[in-house]
Amino acid sequence: MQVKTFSGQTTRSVLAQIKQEMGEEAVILSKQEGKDADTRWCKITAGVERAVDEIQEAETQEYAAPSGWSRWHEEWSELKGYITELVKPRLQLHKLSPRQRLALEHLQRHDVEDSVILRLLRPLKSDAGMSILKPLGDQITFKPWGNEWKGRVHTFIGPFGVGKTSAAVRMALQLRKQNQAMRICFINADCARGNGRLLLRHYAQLCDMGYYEIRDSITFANTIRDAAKSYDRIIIDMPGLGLRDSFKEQVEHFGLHAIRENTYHRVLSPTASNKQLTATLEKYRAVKGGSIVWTKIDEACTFGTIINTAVSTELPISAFSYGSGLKGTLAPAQDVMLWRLIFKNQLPGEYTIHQNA
Ligand SMILES: Nc1nc2c(ncn2[C@@H]2O[C@H](COP(=O)(O)OP(=O)(O)OP(=O)(O)O)[C@@H](O)[C@H]2O)c(=O)[nH]1
Ligand SMILES: [Mg+2]
Repeated sequence: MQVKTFSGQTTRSVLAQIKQEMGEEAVILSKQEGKDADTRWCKITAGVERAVDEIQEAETQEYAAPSGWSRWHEEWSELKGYITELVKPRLQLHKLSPRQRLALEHLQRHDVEDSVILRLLRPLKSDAGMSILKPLGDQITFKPWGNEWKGRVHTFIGPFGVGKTSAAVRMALQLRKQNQAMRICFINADCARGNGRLLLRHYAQLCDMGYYEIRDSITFANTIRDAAKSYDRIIIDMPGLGLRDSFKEQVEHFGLHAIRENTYHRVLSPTASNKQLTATLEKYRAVKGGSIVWTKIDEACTFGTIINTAVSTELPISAFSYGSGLKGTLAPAQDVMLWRLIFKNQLPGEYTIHQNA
């Protein structure tokens, strides 16, 4: 639905504007009237079912998992566990070279799931000289954050406090670093609470980026239409999702389903357990595409969950965040960063990556 607020002195004149601009099908969503000094005013918000000018309206995007999904998912996970247990004695790890075996055992200590270990095992067995990085690289996709993320709208979602706002700001700064002329704005959907709001507004002002706040689907529809005219990238900072919150409700509340061109970045941290991450991803499972941004890797002691999640979701990793400051704490993701993290316990900021490394 395209939504717009019209104002004028009388209801009649405002209705005439609406009719002229939006046509007969327009519906009135809200109306306010008042008087300033001697002048009367009237504001009417109207909507019409039509694609938003530049950012097209979605056809039918379903943001809720199909009914019975979670029960099915639970049963399947259990079944997978049994199958893995049955297969384990037949793994024949002795057929691997000592180097390969050590690498696999290292991954197991990092909580890499047995189902993932099994996937790595087969190619390794076929070639004793093969490095573990080969099958790992085949299972995990990386799409480094930057200009090549061409979509105009990028939405950051994830649990409370995981680092969504900080990641959004740092990723915007990264874009600006790559392209000084890029026009970027933030849309803050989490303005009910203080801190993140101030941080976003502050950095938007400081870096000459646009800043909007939205509270509902009406403010969102108006904002996105405005922003699409003036900015090359629109970054939406969403509120976190608590245990009982539903993503579908959040999407409907802000009317996010009204735009098709929207790339979702799931912000996650390896400090959360495998189970916790699975539950979080489950909430967002109806969202297609996008990426995973891993934050707080400087606070984690095992990183197997990063591998498990990459394999189970098949989503690319776009960035790693490794510190609480805003400078030098976020890197567009490259495979070598994950390998160094897992096998050498090194954070991306602790070494220099040479070209073609
Ligand atoms: N150590 C560390 N701290 C981080 C990292 N990313 C963010 N933080 C810190 O984590 C805290 C929460 O970060 P925010 O960006 O506000 O997280 P959020 O997900 O937007 O939080 P809410 O909006 O409250 O849900 C802040 O103190 C950040 O400085 C990181 O990669 N490493
Ligand atoms: Mg925030």
